[in-house]
Amino acid sequence: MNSYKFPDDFMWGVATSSYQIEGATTEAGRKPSVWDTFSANPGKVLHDDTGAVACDHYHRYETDIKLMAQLGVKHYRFSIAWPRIIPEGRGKVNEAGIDFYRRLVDCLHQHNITPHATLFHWDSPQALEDLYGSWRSREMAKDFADYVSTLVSMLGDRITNWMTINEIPCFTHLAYAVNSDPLHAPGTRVETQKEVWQTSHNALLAHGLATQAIRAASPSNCFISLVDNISVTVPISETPENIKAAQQAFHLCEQNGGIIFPALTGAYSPALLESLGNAAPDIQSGDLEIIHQPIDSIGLNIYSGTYVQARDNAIHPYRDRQPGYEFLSFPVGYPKMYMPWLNIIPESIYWGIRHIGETVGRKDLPLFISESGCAAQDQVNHQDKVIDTDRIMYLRQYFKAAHRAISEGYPLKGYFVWSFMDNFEWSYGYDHRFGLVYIDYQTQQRLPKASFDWYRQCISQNRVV
Ligand code: GCO
Repeated sequence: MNSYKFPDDFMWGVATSSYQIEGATTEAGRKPSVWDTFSANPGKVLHDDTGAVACDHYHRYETDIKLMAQLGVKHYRFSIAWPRIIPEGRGKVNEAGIDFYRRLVDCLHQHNITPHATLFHWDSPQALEDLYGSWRSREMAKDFADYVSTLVSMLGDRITNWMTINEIPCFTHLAYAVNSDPLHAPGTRVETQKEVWQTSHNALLAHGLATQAIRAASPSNCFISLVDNISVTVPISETPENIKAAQQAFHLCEQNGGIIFPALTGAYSPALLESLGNAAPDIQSGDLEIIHQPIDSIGLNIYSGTYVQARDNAIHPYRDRQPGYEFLSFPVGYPKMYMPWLNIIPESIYWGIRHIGETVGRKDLPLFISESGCAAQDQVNHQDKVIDTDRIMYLRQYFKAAHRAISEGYPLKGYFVWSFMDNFEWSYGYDHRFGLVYIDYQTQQRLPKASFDWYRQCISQNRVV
């Protein structure tokens, strides 16, 4: 009965993001984000879906929060849309935008749910794209910090858990590309790989400046995290050789060596910089100090990983040398969820956490799983139910891996399931459902799935059921 028990203060939560759920994109002074523009461009998003209506959460947040209360979560991670707060990206503040988030947060508090606000989940103001090319410019980091400062001074009486930026690689390395059309907004083609690396460097600066801005503007003691989607290297078996191989390989994945290392240690991984050569970003003096601000925890978004094994004579896939390990490709029949990239690797939770402690060397830093979950081909059956046993299977295994990390002493403090409800899955539109709650997009009806009931039982018993 007591198997897989979690610590008493473990934080169970759910996560969403503004553009994926809110809709109401032209209401109450909001101006377009790069995702409005990108998704309105035919052929960019599956079925040409856009976030114009999404889950209509902007109007239905009270219903949604009541459902969260029924689920029993005490923690909700959502994001704030910059173009609602400062519609032109810089300058005039839109009171109506602030007011929406005040109402949302007050409603959460009424239901005893703690808000965890992400300040940027990819919906940057289109006006800044038009003005200077968004993340291609260092100006973006300054404008972001100004927006954050305004927001925290106005909402800091109600919110004390802040997450600066969500998944830097996704709105930089997936949004700017050389010789191909990027999958994510703004979808800009650039001339060189160095320009791509400059966008993520500018985003790291934005994280650092925002962290300083939050500390300066918050009226009370607050908690700040960065949210990142590290590449998790998982040893094929846990022999000392394979573990060492997974650690070496972890360094050299670009989004690890080039993002989590500078953010958490103040230096890009030297091996990665060497391999980038001319493609490495320009780093001005003082940048790394700004980027490496003290933060209170790290949020990891973990869905999958890559298996690695030791092999003396392996050739590194990108470099002509023998690194002592190899990345393993997935066999054709490897089990996956309903997403091309979503191979099922429960141990990626455990290894992601362990790599932050051992490989990055930040054993001291509390961690959250700030997103984890899966897409499934959910169907409403003839009894009006969605019986998503596949999602339950997935989450059950991932929770067990989180439990293992805690039982070995890693400071994992909470777990936010992605996602509370089905939503706009970026370039996959509405086709790939990640929710615990099913959304009927014709009627906007909410239907809790079987995984919702299962998660409710986990939360109420504080263990994996
Ligand atoms: C991300 C984002 C989410 C996604 C989720 C499923 O990780 O890409 O943070 O917005 O919807 O991860 O792909």
